[in-house]
Amino acid sequence: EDEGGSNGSSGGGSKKITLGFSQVGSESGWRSANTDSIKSAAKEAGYNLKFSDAQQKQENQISAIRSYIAQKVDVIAFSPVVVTGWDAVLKEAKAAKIPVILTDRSVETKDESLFVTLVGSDFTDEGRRAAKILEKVLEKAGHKGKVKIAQLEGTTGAAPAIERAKGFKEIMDAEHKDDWEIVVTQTGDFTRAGGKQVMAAFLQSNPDINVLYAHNDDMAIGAIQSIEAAGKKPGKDILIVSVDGVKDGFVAMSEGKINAIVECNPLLGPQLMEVVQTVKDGGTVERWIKTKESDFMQDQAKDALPTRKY
Ligand code: GYE
Repeated sequence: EDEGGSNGSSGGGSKKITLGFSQVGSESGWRSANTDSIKSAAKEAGYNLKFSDAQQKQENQISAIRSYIAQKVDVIAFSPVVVTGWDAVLKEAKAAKIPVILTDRSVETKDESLFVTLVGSDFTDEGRRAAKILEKVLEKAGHKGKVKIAQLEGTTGAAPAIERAKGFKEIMDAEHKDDWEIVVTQTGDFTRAGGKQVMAAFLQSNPDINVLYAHNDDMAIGAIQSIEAAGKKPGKDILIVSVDGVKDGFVAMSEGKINAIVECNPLLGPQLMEVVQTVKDGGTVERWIKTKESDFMQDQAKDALPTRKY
């Protein structure tokens, strides 16, 4: 898919920047909002955007990046589906002198020169925030006794899945060792269908679950269907905390089905385009450009809903 005009003059004299962007997929509401933000910000900035959707497959992202190198784009940006396995293709970009910017998700590499910066959220902190907000949710619900947590993880090997689990566990181990336990944890691939299916299996194997921690709203929404199908009340019998803050998450929260949401902002387009310009101009940027976010409890959902932008 090619979102821009021809690779070359903008008609205004200076050469139009061509940006090759490889997106993870279209697995969630967060991702759709992120894609829209990137496309509209590129248009706004007057860049020629080459955009491709990898359908959550690393091999598709690697071939997209290779094709951007072959097309000699000015800058490559991508949101890496998983953290490992990028060194070879990033070295090819470096050899072709094409700067690479990571957005949303990070990579693991020993060679820090293979990318310029990461524009995205602190997922470990989101995990910590999820645990802290669960404390409030439990208190509000007047919960007594053991907290038996089911965790729906994001895509296996993806930075947000690894780090949201890690941050949550950090708080749990430090502050709730005696009363909280993750009784079951599995990936739902960040999708509604995944959340629904895995939650149905969780309820079969562990009917005593009383909390769900979902790494994104879409999986929580899928899980809610399975909880209801099992004759239980989401938000009451099973308290739910999720991450993202997409519109449908807020709707579920305003219906009392999700208890709290840790926001993760997908509107990274404008910041990304600024960084692209700075990098093209030879300027320096921070290694990690973090996104600002908030937390929301159920009683804030109705008021916040009309102002949600994604
Ligand atoms: O939370 C999830 C999406 O990488 C932060 O990916 C992103 C995550 C987001 O599928 O909904």
